[in-house]
Amino acid sequence: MEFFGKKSLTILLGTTLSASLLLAGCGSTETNGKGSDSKDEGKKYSFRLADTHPDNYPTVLGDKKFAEIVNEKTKGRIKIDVFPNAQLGEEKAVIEQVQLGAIEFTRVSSGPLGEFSKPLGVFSLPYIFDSEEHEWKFLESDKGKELLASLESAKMKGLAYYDSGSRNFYSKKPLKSVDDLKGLKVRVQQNKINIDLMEALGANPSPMPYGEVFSSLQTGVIDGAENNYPSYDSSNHYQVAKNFIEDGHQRVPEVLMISKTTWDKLSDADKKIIQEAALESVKTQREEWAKFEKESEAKVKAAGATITKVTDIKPWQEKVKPVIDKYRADYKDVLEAIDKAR
Ligand code: BDP
Repeated sequence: MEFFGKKSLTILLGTTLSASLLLAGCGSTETNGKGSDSKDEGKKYSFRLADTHPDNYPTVLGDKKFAEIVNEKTKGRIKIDVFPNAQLGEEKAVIEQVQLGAIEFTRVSSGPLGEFSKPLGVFSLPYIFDSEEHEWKFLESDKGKELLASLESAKMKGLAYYDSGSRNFYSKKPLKSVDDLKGLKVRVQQNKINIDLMEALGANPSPMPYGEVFSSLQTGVIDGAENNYPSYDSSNHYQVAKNFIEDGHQRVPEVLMISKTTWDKLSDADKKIIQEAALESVKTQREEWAKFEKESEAKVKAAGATITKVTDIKPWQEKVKPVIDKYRADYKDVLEAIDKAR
């Protein structure tokens, strides 16, 4: 397989030919000795990890750190190739592939994941976290871990959370207060809570894959979208939707995960290595995140984006109250745990 450059491999993977079959041929079925699976040496694997973001983005740097640790700890026996830039597809499609075991690993937002595993939907509820500290205190709590574990019933195994800061609205039209969202067509992540959220804010929700947002803004199919500073920057959305309002309506963590099908095939020792490597990579991801977030904010400002800071969040919280009320019963335990982590 080595004779395929990364570029040609990507092209190959873009065809209908199943990449897993290809990769199985080059590694994942390999055993040592006479087909025996000696515990010392273990099996050789070649896996893929999909991410929607570009190469230097903090999540991709986290993915790569994870792959590097696994590679080191297995002395090259388990190889994980990171495919950034949505090369393997948009998040919803990738999640489906991971459920099937056709793509082994991915890093996705818990936004779309909420449609596959309901407990994760809680992160799309507005203004439930006060700060990054509050969010991480919850993510690292037993309840936070339980939410990751809930992915197993959807044929996936959550390995770690990554940071994603807070999400804010931006539009081609001026955004100075919550009332300015009225009547705007706003792209949201593909998750039904987001539809309720936008309706409560008086806007028209338009769920679509991340990769379609730039051209939809450019052609006027939508008026605005919402995201954190790093995504607003790296997706170039700031070039076409210059009005950004820092309301911080959601903190939607990223999730690094493996297909349950792949996980179940691994030896206990390999499972341990993979789980530990994922948790170890969080440090790198969070450091890169903190840096990138500041740089992105400075970059979009210098490029002429108009940033409005919300000084009084109460009118926003008032408007979205019906959304919380609608989902309160579904997420009772977890909302209580989030309150406790405050
Ligand atoms: C970004 C997440 C990315 C999502 C994207 C979105 O990092 O995984 O795909 O938002 O809005 O913040 O879809």
